[in-house]
Parts: sequence; structure tokens; C-alpha cells
Amino acid sequence: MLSDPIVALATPPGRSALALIRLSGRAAFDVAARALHPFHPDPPRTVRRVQVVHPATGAPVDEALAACFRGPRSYTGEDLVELSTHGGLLVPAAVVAALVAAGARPARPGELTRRAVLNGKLDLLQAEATADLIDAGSPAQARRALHQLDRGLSMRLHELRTELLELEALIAYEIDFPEEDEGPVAPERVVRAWRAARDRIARLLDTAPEGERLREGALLVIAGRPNAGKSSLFNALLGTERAIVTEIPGTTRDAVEAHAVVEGFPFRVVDTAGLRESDDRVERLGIEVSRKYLAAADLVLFCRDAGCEMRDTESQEFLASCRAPVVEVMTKIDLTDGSTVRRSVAVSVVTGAGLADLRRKLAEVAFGRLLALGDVEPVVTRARHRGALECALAEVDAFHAARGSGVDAAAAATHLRAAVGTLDDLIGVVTPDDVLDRVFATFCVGK
Ligand SMILES: Nc1nc2c(ncn2[C@@H]2O[C@H](COP(=O)(O)OP(=O)(O)O)[C@@H](O)[C@H]2O)c(=O)[nH]1
Ligand SMILES: [Mg+2]
Repeated sequence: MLSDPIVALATPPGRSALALIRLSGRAAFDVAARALHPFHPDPPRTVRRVQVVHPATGAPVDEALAACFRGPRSYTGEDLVELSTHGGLLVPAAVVAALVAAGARPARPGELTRRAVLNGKLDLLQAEATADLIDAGSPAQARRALHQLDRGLSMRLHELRTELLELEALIAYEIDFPEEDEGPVAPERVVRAWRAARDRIARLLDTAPEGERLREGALLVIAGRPNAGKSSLFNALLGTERAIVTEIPGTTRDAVEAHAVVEGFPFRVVDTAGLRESDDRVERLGIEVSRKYLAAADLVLFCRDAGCEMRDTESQEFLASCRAPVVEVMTKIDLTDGSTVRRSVAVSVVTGAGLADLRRKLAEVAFGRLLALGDVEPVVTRARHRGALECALAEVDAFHAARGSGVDAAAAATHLRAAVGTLDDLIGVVTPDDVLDRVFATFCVGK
């Protein structure tokens, strides 16, 4: 049943002062009345102290606080009870068990938010943003999720949808009177409206590479010759001594990956085995792994030791083979008098010189477009969004092509309809079950 009462622990189990439990559904208040004493759903949105008891035995389970929300004015749009209980492993589980004994069913992952979507409390983009906000590991991710939760992207798509419907209205006369030569609307006006809509879609699509990168973290691969100071720099970026550093070339033999926040942006930083010809079988395997990471990198940090003579042909060859943008960095500048430093970023992990510049540079290269857009412009953050917008763009362009080749107005307009339908799917105006399944597959229980 779609609205049967469900219950879930919304906070993670474990040692904590408090836990939050949510009970939602058509008969939620009846269920609550069997396990909470005293229970008064009215006035709603008022916090009351209650005793939680097991409905079958009457055994006390906890002293808790309860707040009732009458549907549709609740997170799910249904009658909902939020219970703050004591934390820990035992008490919250016992409270959930008492509510199950009182007639609720344990909620599936994401089921509460799914109901919120089905009841029109959130659109699909906001539901995704809810998950992104919970998963955010860096300030930029959190800000982006909050913006989307505040309907940033949804509003932009609604505007776009309106534009497409207006464009269709512009050619309505031609649809109704196909035999007439000249309608009341000049063809240039139609072209202008078409171009505005397609540019809007294209601009959103331009944000997709960095938007998706924002959710995943930018893959930053540190490369360079053995002993160039890669592992030292890796540790400095992470702020912990994660990789082993020694003066012996070839120390790092496996790729080490770690999450780092650089200038507020998420990065997956990979320290690799230095690239060189080696007779050591293990080191050779490590170098092979390095190459794989390099092929997948969003950006490469190429280290050169400022104190060493550079074999430039080798470096040039390497740089030419990188598909991803490369940030070149001169390491160990504390060991030089500075005269050999030619490149833009020069660092020392001993003195800390240049590290702030390097961080800014990395954020700029990986997320420059997002930095330029600021936090107010909507951004496309998922392959689902990108796929839908690509589809909409193809339809809008097919509309234009159809007009150009003299196809009748009614047939051309079907492309606009299709584009609007794609946007509706994206926002979640009408959402088929399988789309919902996919969106909520990664949600946690209690959300
Ligand atoms: N003086 C100085 N030594 C450094 C610096 N960075 C790394 N080193 C030293 O250079 C050697 C190789 O460093 P490591 O990070 O293991 O290089 P990797 O082989 O490229 O990973 C070690 O002895 C480090 O202590 C630096 O900024 N200044
Ligand atoms: Mg190393």
C-alpha cells in the first residue's frame, strides 16, 4: 500500500545522546497512540514529552519527545510523528520495534522521501539534492546541494519549459491555418525564441562535466619521476602522513587514493609510483597502475624536482601523452636559490611555500567554470540530468531543422512537445516507478 504507516530510525545507530525516529502514513497517529502515552496529535507541530511503551506488554521503553505533523503539512505530505528518543544501540531499536508492534512497517531506504515526491512535497531534483546534501564531503558540494534543494535547477527548468510552450504558441496560427502564407507572427520571432531556448539548454549542459565532478570528486593524479616529491606533496594536500616518504627512489609502488578538500572542493587525490624504466617487477606493476590512473584523471599534477636537472624530452613526451589538463609544479624549492624556478607554481613541503597557490590553481583547473558561475546559477550534477537535457536539445534542434525544410507546423511542433516531455521527466512531474527506483536506490533508511 502506498500510504501504509512506516517507521524508520533517521539517525545512525551507535553511541549518541539522542536519536530521531520518524513514523509516517495514513494511520500514523493511531499507531502512535498505541505506543506513546499520553498521545495528543493536536495542536500539531508542538513538542510533547511522552512515555514510549511496548503496546503488547506495556513495558516502558523510553522517555521521549514527540512532535506531530498533520498531512499535507509534513515532510512526506502524510500524517507524521517525529520522536526524539535517547540514543545508543538499544533504545532506538526498541522504540522502532514498539511502533512496529503497534502496527507500523519498517520503511525501506528512501521511502519517506519517495512519498514526499509522490505527494508533491518535493520534486525529483530536490529529492536527489537531499541525498547529495547528506553525502556532501566538502563545502562546495553542500552549497550546491542546498541550492538545488531550494529549487535552483527546478526553477530554471520550469522557465525553460514555459519558453518551449510559448514557442509552440507562436506557431499555433500556422498549425490552425496551414494553407495561409503569412501568419501573424514573423518567422524571425520564432527563430529568436528557438535560439533563446536552445542556448539556455546548452548553457546548462556546459555545467555538466564540472557538476558531475563535484558529486564524485575530481580525480587528481600526482605524477613525475621517482623522488620528485610526489608522496610528500600528496601528504601535504591531505594534511596527514598517508603515503610513505623516503629518499630512496621507487618507494611508492602502488597507487594510494584518498579524499581531500581543496579550497572547499572535493578531490580524489592519487599518489602514484614514479614513472621510469625499472627492473623491479613490483615497481613495474606500480608504474602500470599509474598509467591507468593517468588515463582516467580529471587533472594531473606533474612534479619536477627543482634541484635536479630536467630531462625535458622525457617530460615533454609524458605531458603530450596526457589527455587531462596538467598542472606543473616545481618541488623542493627550499633546496634551491630560486634561479631554476621557471614555472608558475613552485612549492616546498618543508617551508610550506607555494602550497596555497597550488591549492588555488588546482581548484581553478578542476572547477573553474563553477567558480566563475558562483553559487546562484543552477548546475547539472548527474548523468540523469545531462541525458535528459541532451535529449531536449536534440528535439529543439530537430524542431528548427523541420521548420527549415518546410515540414508543416504541426509536425514540427511534435519536437517541442517531446522536449517538454523530457523536461517533465527530469523534474519529476510525472514519474514512472522505475525512475523512482533508480533515484532512491542509493538512499539510506530513514530518509
Ligand atoms: N628539502 C625538501 N625535501 C623534500 C621536499 N619534498 C620531498 N622531499 C624529500 O625528497 C625525497 C623524496 O620524496 P618523496 O615524496 O618520497 O618523493 P616521490 O618518490 O616522488 O614520492 C624524500 O627524502 C623527501 O623528504 C621538499 O619540499 N623539500
Ligand atoms: Mg612516492
